[in-house]
Amino acid sequence: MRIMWPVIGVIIAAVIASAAFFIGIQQTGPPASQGTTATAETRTTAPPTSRGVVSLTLYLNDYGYNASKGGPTITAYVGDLIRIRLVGNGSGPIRHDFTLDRESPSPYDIQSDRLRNGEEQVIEFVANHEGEYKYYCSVKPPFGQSHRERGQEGTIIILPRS
Ligand SMILES: [Cu+2]
Repeated sequence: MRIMWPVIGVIIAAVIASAAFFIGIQQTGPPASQGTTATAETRTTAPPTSRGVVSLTLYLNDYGYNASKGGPTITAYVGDLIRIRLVGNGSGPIRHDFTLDRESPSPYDIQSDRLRNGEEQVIEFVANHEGEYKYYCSVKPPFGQSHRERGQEGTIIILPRS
């Protein structure tokens, strides 16, 4: 039995040493939980990368959009793509357009072609600027009222993306 004591002592020492080594690894290891939490927070607060598409058709009538006066209210969120199919629908040679520019007034600079009856154009732009603006027809005859003065305008509302 005397011979066994040193052996037992070595075994005990080995167990203590390995236990201490294991605990040491745990204490000095990388803060895995903190790193994981930071990554999750980054994902949660990242801005949305997807954008919506607002698509509509406007008939360019005398002297309104889809109406004889005024036009539909277009609503979108910041970042949305706005796609408008314009269909010339004026009487005789009268042309109309879709304008959203500094005279709206607005920070946009959108100007379609002036379309005669039967002509079509698709315009696209990104709703980069939040706010409520007027779109209108920029045609001004050499005499008489402009088309906008005759009521050819509508409202576009760009809402903040929450
Ligand atoms: Cu017009």
